[in-house]
Amino acid sequence: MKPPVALIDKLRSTRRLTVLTGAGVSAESGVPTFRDAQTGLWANFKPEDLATPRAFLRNPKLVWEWYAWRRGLVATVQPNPAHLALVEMEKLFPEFTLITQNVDGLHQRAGSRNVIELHGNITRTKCFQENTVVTDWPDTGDVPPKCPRCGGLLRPDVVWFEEALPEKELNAATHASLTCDVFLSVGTSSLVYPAAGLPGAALNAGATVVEINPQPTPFTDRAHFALAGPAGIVLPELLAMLRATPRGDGE
Ligand code: BV8
Repeated sequence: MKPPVALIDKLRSTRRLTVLTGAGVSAESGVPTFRDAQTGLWANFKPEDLATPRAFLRNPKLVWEWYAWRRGLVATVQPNPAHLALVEMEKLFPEFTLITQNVDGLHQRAGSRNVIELHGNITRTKCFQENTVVTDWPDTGDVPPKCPRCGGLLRPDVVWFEEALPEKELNAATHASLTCDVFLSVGTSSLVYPAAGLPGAALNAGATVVEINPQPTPFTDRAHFALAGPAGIVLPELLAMLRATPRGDGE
């Protein structure tokens, strides 16, 4: 659906834009989302079977191999028009913050500069014991591989369920949500906290909140604007309309 003119007018006079993205932004790159019934990453497993510390300790090989499969998939895909539109939108606003729940690194590969990764990055590996990033390790054939420093199990550097989000990133994301003029929530089911609390926090702090998602979410009814469409179509349309109308504050 075409973004309404009222939204373009609001964005023309917006200084601070904060964007939160979820798996839906990477869907058009071919990265399965978590909840799509058939193709969803969790179609055959429940999140707690794969994305928790207990699941990893219960079956480290299964969990490591699930992430290795996802890493392999992410390495073969490209950023899509949604990622690229966000790179261009960053240049149109005096203050622009991109917060992502995605762990695929596609925003950075598209050219987005300061990306707040709330849930880590699947291309980074860390030691389960020491909780420090490990960049290389001897190929001993172990699955998962062992930490070259302490011999502990290596794991993906992502935030699992029941794990705390990185404090610096969560604080920065919260600040950007509480101080923005417009908050854009794109491609997320708004189900997983604390990330899912950010749009509501922005709304309560007085921001205009926009949701872009082909499906309704628990937040849709609270959004000022709900654009029902794929991010790879709606975001480029929004960008084109913004470019066609000069900013209202003379910048
Ligand atoms: C925490 C990284 C506390 C890993 C992810 C009981 C015990 C403990 C905690 C809890 C509990 N009950 C609830 C909780 C909190 C829990 C939670 O919220 N659970 C939910 C299930 C209720 N949260 C946590 O555990 C968090 N930590 O609370 O810690 C704490 C504090 C101090 C000390 C210790 C502990 C950690 C949550 C992070 C989990 N990690 N990912 C990995 O990737 O494997 S979550 C993962 O799912 C994503 O990162 C994302 O955050 C989340 C939701 O996914 P989405 O991105 O929204 O994707 P989804 O598939 O759901 O939806 C896709 C959407 O896109 C859909 O709406 C679809 O319509 C749309 N779409 C599709 N195509 C398109 C599109 N949109 C646009 N364009 C398209 N083309």
